[in-house]
Amino acid sequence: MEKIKIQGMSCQHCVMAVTKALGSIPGIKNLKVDLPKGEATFENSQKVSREEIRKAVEDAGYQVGE
Ligand SMILES: [Cu+2]
Repeated sequence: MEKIKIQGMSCQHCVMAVTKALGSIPGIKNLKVDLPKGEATFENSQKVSREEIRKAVEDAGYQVGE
C-alpha cells in the first residue's frame, strides 16, 4: 500500500472529489481517502508515478503534502 497526504479536504464532498480523481487513474486499487487524517491509501501495482498522482489531486483542487 502507498500513502499520500492530501491537503485542503474539509468535508465529505472533498473526499468524494479526491476519491473520484485518484480512482479514475488506471492501476490505482483499493483506494481509501481518510478525511480526519488527510490521507489517501491505495495499491499501486502498475507503479503510477507520483507526478501523475499529484496532478490528479491538484486537478481536483487539492494539494499533495509530504
Ligand atoms: Cu469539502
